Amino acid sequence: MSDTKTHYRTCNICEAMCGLEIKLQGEDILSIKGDKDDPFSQGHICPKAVALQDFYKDKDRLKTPLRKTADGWQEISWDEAFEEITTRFRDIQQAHGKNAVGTYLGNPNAHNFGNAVTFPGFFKALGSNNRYSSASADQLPHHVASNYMFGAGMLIPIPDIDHTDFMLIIGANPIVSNGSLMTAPGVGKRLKAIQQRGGKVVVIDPRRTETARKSDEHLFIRPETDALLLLAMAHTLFEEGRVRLGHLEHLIEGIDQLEEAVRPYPPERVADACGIEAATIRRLAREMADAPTAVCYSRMGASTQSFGGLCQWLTNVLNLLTGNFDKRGGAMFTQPAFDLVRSTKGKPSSYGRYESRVRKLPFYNGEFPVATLADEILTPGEGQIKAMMTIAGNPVLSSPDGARLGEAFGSLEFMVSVDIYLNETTRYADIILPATTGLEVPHFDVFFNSFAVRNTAKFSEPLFAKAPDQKHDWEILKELALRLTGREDDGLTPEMMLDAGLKHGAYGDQGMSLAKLRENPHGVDLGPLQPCLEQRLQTEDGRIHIAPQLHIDDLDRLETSGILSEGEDPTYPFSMISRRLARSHNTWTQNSHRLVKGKNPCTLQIHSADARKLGLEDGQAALVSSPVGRIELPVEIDDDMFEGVVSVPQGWGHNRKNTGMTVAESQPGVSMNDVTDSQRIDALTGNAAFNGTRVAVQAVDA
Ligand SMILES: Nc1nc2c(c(=O)[nH]1)N[C@H]1C(S)=C(S)[C@@H](COP(=O)(O)OP(=O)(O)OC[C@H]3O[C@@H](n4cnc5c(=O)[nH]c(N)nc54)[C@H](O)[C@@H]3O)O[C@H]1N2
Ligand SMILES: Nc1nc2c(c(=O)[nH]1)N[C@H]1C(S)=C(S)[C@@H](COP(=O)(O)OP(=O)(O)OC[C@H]3O[C@@H](n4cnc5c(=O)[nH]c(N)nc54)[C@H](O)[C@@H]3O)O[C@H]1N2
Ligand code: SF4
Ligand SMILES: [Mo]
Repeated sequence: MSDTKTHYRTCNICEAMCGLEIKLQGEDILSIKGDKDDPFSQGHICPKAVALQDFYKDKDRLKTPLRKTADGWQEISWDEAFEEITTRFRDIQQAHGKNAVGTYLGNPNAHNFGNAVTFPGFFKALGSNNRYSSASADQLPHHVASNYMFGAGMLIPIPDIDHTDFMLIIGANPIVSNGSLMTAPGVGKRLKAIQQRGGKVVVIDPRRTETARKSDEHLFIRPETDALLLLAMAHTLFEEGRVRLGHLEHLIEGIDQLEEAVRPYPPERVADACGIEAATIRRLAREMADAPTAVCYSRMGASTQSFGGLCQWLTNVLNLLTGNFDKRGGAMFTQPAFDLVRSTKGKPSSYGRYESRVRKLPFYNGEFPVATLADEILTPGEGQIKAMMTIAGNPVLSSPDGARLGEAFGSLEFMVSVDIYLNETTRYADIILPATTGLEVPHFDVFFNSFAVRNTAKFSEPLFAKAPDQKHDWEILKELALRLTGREDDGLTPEMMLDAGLKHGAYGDQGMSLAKLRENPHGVDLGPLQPCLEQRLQTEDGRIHIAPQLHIDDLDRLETSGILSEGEDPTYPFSMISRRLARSHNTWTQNSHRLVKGKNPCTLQIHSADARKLGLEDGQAALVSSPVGRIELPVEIDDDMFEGVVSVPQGWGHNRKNTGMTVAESQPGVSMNDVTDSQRIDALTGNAAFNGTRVAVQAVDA
C-alpha cells in the first residue's frame, strides 16, 4: 500500500514508556504494535496501547468547552470560557483570599511534559497554596523518605532489576501494573531474567498475585504490617552482625540511632502480627545480606496504607544496610537527560512549610493530602476553599470517601475541570475545558525517565494534528495564567523549555537536544544506571540520613496503633485491599470497547473458607460495607487471597448519573472508594491509607 505511513511514539498511558509502532493509511490506523527498535522497551506493549486509537476516536470525548446551565450543558467558545473563569477566580480570591481557589491534579499530568513545564507558571499566577493531587493517594511516602534521607523528594531510588540477584517485592504487582517508580517495560521478561541468571524473586502480598505466581517464593502478609516485617529484617541484620554499608559508609549519618530504633523488633515479636514465621523473616534478611546483589522494592501496597511513610523509609534502610544502595544490582539513581532534581542546597525545604487548615496535615511535595480536600471545602471559616479546578483527575472515584468529595464539589461556588470526558468528577464543574490527549500530543517523559531502570531519552511528535478549535492542556493552563496576571505571552513553548533542559542537562555536552531526539524517533540509549549518589545527594551536610527524626518518631504511632496485638473486629471482620486490572488504567480507560468487553471484572475476591462461613457462592452479589459507605459487587471465590482479606479493583464505579461515557456506563462496576475512609491516612505523610480498610461482607439478600 503506497500511502501507508509508520509513526513511532511512546505510549502515554502507564509508567512503562513502551515504544509503539503505528501503521496508518491516511487517517486510519492499521495497527499499533511494539517498536522493536525502541532501545528501552524493545517491542514490549500491553493491550492498553492498542486502545489509544479508541480514545482518539471516542465520540464521547469532549471537543468544545461546556458550561453548566439550568437546561443542561451548553457549548461555549474558548474566549467566553476563559473570560468567565478568570473573572470568577479573581472575584473569589478577592473576597476570600488567594487560597480560596484549590487545584487537584490527576495522574495523566505525569505523562504530559507540556503540563509539567507549564505548571510552575500557572501555580504562580494562581497564587494559592491549596494544591492537591493524586500523589497523596499514591507515592507520597516515597517522596517524603527521599526528602528527609537524601535531601530531595524527587531523588527516588530505583531497583536495578536488570542486574540484581535477589529481588524482594513488597506490595507491588508489576506483571499487571507494568511497574511503578520502576519504569521497566517488559517487566515480566526482566523478572524472568533474574531467575535465569540464578537469582531469586520473592513477593510479599496478601494476595497471591500474577507477579507472585511467577516468583520463586510468595509470602502472604497481613495488610499494613509491612513496617513490622521491615523493622524485624533490619533488627536481624544488626543482631546477627550482617550490616555491610559498603562504599557509602563514610556518607551515612545516624546508624546508631537506627540500631537503637530497630532493637525492639525481633522477628519473634512481629511474626504473628504479620502472619509470617520468625524463622522466615530471619531467612529473608540473611538471603538479602548474602546475595551478591539484592534489592528490596516496595510500592503501592506498602505506600497507600497507615504506615506507608515507615515502609518507604525502611525499604531504603534495608538496601543501605545490606550494602545494596547506589550499587549495580541494588537500589540506584537515574541520571535523566531532563533532570527534575534541582539543587536544593541552601534553600529552605518546602516540606512541612504549612499545615492544612482543618486537620493540620503537612504540606509535602508542594501540596496538601487529598484525603483532606473535602474537609477544606466543607468546613466553614477563614481559608475555606470556595472554588476548585481539577486538571486530568477524577478524585470522586480515586480518593478515599470519594462520594463525600463529590458532595463537596457540589457545594462549591465555582468549579472548573480540564478533562477529556464528562465524568463522575467533571460533572460537578461549572465549566469543562476539553484538552487534547494521547495521539494528538507530543510526548516526552520528564517524570518516568527519572524513575526508569535504564537511562534513555525519546521524543515523539503528535500523530494527529489537533482540530483548529482544540487546545492542549498546556495551552489552557498558560492562557489562564496570562489572563490571571495580565502578562504578555513570552512565546515559550514546552518544546523550547524541553530543549533548554536537555541542552543544560547531564548529556548536554554530548550534544543532547530536542533536535537530536527528533533525529532518533526510536529513542536514544544513555546506558545502564551508574553509581552517582555522592554527586546527586542534596542534603545540607552532603550525607545520607539513615534515621530521620521524623521517621524515628513515627515508630511510637506504630507501637501504640494496636497493630502488634490486634484482635478480631466483630463488626468489620475483613480487611479490604485494592487491585489493578490488566485491561484498565485507573478510572478513565473504561470507555474502550476493546478493553472492557466480556465478563464484569469488578469483583470481590475472597478466600473459599471465608466465603463458606458467609454462605457466599461464586458469582453471587455481595454487600461490602464500612462506616463510610457500601458497595455491591459479584463474589469471586479465590484461594489466592489471604484469609480475612478481600480484594476489589480500583478505578471503577461509572454507575453514577449524568456522566457521558457510554461504554463505561454499560459495564460500570462499583467504586471501592465509596467504602474507603478519608480519615484513614498514613499520619506521617498524609497519604491515603486505602489498604487495610476494615469492612463487613454479606450476601446482598441476607
Ligand atoms: N482505593 C484505591 N484508590 C486509588 C488507588 C488504589 O490503588 N486504590 N490508586 C491511586 C492511584 S495510584 C492513583 S495515580 C489515583 C489516580 O487518580 P486520578 O488521577 O484522580 O484518576 P485518573 O483515573 O487517573 O483520572 C484521570 C482523569 O484525567 C482525564 N484525562 C485522561 N487523559 C487526559 C488528558 O490527556 N488531558 C486531560 N486534561 N485529562 C485527561 C480522565 O478523563 C480522568 O478524568 O487513584 C488513586 N486511588
Ligand atoms: N493495568 C494497569 N496498570 C497500571 C494502573 C492501572 O490502573 N492498571 N495504574 C498505574 C498506577 S497509577 C500506579 S501508581 C501503578 C501501581 O503499581 P503497583 O505498585 O504494582 O500497584 P498494584 O498493582 O496496585 O499492586 C499493589 C499490590 O499491593 C498489594 N497489597 C495491598 N495491601 C497490601 C499491604 O498492606 N501489604 C503488602 N505487602 N501488599 C499489599 C495488593 O494485593 C497488590 O498486589 O500501576 C500503574 N499501572
Ligand atoms: S505497559 Fe503501559 S506504557 Fe506499555 S503499552 Fe501498556 S499502557 Fe502503554
Ligand atoms: Mo498511581
